[in-house]
Amino acid sequence: MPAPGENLRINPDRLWDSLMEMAKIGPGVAGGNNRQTLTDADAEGRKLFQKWCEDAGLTMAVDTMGNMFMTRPGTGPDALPVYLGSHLDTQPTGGKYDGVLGVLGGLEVIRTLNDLGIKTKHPIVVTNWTNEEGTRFAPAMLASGVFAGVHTLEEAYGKQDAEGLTFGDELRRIGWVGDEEVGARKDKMHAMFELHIEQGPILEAEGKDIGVVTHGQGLSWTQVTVTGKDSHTGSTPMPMRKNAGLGMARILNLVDEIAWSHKPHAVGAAGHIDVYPNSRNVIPGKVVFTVDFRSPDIAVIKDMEDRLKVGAKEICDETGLEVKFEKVGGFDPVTFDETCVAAVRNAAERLGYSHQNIISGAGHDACWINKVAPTAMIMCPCVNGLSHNEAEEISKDWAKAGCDVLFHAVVETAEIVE
Ligand code: HGY
Ligand code: MN
Ligand code: MN
Repeated sequence: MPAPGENLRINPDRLWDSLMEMAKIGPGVAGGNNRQTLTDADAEGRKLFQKWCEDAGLTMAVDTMGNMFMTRPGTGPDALPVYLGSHLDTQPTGGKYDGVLGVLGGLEVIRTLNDLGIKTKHPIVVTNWTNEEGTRFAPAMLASGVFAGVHTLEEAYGKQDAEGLTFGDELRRIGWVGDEEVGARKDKMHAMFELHIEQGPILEAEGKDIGVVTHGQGLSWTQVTVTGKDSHTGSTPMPMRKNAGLGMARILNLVDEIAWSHKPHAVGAAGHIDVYPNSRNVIPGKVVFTVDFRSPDIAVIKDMEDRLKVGAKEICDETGLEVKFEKVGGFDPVTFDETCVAAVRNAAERLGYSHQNIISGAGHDACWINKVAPTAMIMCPCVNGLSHNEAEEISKDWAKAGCDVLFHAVVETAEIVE
């Protein structure tokens, strides 16, 4: 005898069509997306998402960080909402599914509930969190972080992009400053579920449809500024050079050694590098780069941060350079809510999808929301584990599996009443 709703499934073609439609907004140059936060493309994607949600009978609220909350009412007068969603902003060379699958997967849950005429006791709220990527305005997960009380609104509004534009001005420019105080609803959440692609190779390699995310590894972003002296690459004798580029190269080698020293889980690299003056015949007088360390173990993250500072200082002392450090982002490893994680695992089990526990290698809005509400994540595989690359790809079957599990975990938590 199937459990209530056991054979209820989402509409994978409708989900896939929505993903492909959204992917047309802010196209990249190689088949992916460049829909960076608070750009006109982001605004266009928000409008499309708002239209689809309102067509599905949802009502929109927007907070002062531009977070979008699309609500389907429940029958319980005092029942707190069940949240689901993720982010619509992308990397500059992003894929079509990172974040977007979680937002449009949430919309697909609503559309399926509407098709089936199902009512739930708890309201259901599909969310688009502003600036999850943190590329244009560091740090990552900025708006969910303000929502959870980790950053202040003022700090966030003052963040600047590479052109010196501020987050606050850009949010106003695209017309998405909402009138709801950010975080006003954070104490009134029953649960939150985020569907996301794995962005790593484990699930595909293990042949699993679903990742039951029990934990999220911690993240540390240290911005390093190495200062030397601009000078001619031809006429400056080697002993007289203060080459900030050389200092950076040796420090990045040290970053790699430090991460390897904590194998198999720790990782380290620098994805953001600015060289000044970046001219072919000038020795770089200044280099600014961000070291991204991650590990499931907070002690390992601390060790990597400490060894970076000591080792980089030694390298710069040896090469006549100055070095400065600034912590520009980070969060501790996360343990998700056991009840919500069990709802995800039971849903995968009931639906017959292969699954395994997994630790999230990437950061997600769920990592901050977990501070204020019971939270869990559902992951689906991605091809070759590739993400933050325009060639990011998933199969429709994987999208279906992830969204079916999201549907069941959310509906079980929101309690079907008829
Ligand atoms: O950096 C991260 O882990 C996320 O993809 N923004
Ligand atoms: Mn993401
Ligand atoms: Mn991402």
